[in-house]
Amino acid sequence: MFRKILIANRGEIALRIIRAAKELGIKTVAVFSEADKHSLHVRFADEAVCIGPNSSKDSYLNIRSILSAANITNADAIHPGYGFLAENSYFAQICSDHNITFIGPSPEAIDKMGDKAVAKATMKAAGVPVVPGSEGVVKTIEEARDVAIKTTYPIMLKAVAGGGGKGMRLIQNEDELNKNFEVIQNEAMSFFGNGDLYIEKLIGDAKHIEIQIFGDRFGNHIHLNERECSLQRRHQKLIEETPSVAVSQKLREKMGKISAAGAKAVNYVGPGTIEYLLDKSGNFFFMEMNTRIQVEHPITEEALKIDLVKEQIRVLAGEKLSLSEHQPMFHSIECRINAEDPFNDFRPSPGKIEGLHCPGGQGIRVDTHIYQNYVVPPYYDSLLAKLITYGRTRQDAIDKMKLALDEFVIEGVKTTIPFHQAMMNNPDFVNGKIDTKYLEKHNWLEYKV
Ligand code: MV4
Repeated sequence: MFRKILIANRGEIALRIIRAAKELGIKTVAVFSEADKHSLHVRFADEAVCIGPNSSKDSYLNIRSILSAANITNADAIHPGYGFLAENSYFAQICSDHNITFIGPSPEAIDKMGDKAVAKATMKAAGVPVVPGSEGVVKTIEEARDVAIKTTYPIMLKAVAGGGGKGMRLIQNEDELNKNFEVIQNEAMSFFGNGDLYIEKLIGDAKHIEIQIFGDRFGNHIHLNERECSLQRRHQKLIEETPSVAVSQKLREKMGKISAAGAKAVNYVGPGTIEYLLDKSGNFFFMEMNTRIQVEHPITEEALKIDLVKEQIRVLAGEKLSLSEHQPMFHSIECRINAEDPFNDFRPSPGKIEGLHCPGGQGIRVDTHIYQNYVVPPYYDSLLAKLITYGRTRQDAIDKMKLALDEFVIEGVKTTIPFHQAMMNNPDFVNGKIDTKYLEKHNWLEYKV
């Protein structure tokens, strides 16, 4: 087992990882930017090292600083959390070059899934259904026109270096393709340093369903059911839940089996997520694979009563997978509480937490790094807390969420709590009638409480 883990992250996920390490008897090292010197991850870790000024680029993304911190503290592993360096294959490689275990998959697996065209081809070869479209990259406008006609409009033009909603465009007809192909190539080139594009048929009115997978170093690959993540705004997830009302036990087993095979195809080690679009007829199509622990991992933990982060650490230390596949025991929902003003186009609202009361009781979990008088810095993402509830049924989890939201008091900054209260009161949400375009088409204020 590791002796000491450096956590190359901040906020709630840094605390989450420190807790898992403590339970396993492993020492922890926090790293922090100047803006984060009063953060809880700094206080709760055994040691803490300042790695640079406020800007992420100079601190949480500063590979030299982080490796120096690992070196001087004698850390034998680095946990990247999510975001920042979590899906940076160069960082994963550099860690291994310095005899430090990167708590994540191999650099090769990260690279394969980072190039969206390679990821798609790899998954297709493993038997995962993919969206019809081009076979790999489309280099010229002539080729694009041919593929688009065969695929049939409307199509999506996607950058191989994109992902998470970045670098993709809807194209309705050949005229739009002619006008935009080179523009989008150039945009992708300047944005990602790679102008390669591929074509997919548009899958409309779809749900975003992802499957949690887990692998170990002994060739075992399992799935841990789905998460429904359709409620998003500008590609930022707001509410997630498991199981999904749109997934039958039969479909769950099918998607799960296929996803575990996809994970095996890249010798995936640790927790990962395969994202799909699920259309109205129950067809599902591979979108992307996330090679990290995700923000929404707690709903899987609460539905199955497992600990994904402890398992991740054990498996990356070379132990065999101890989890097994089983149906959800509970229904679990997560609301992301952000420091944003939902009445003002979700504008960021950093500042001092003047007052705080967190909800509690049976069926309620709060993952947060905030405390009374904590100052939310403006430099990083706006996640303040993840409010997770669980219960025997979906309705139980919703009822519990309503109570927990009412009890949650955060003063001093604007939060997304009123948005979540409205959603829990919205018949479309309660009846599971949410697709990825829901918030573009509906005004959430209609069901404000
Ligand atoms: C699509 C799509 C429709 N058809 N691909 C958005 C994020 C990235 N993972 C891929 N995305 C999409 N790809 C085809 N062929 C619609 C989306 C999409 C979306 C997907 C999941 C959740 C929210 C979304 C919001 C807008 C578009």
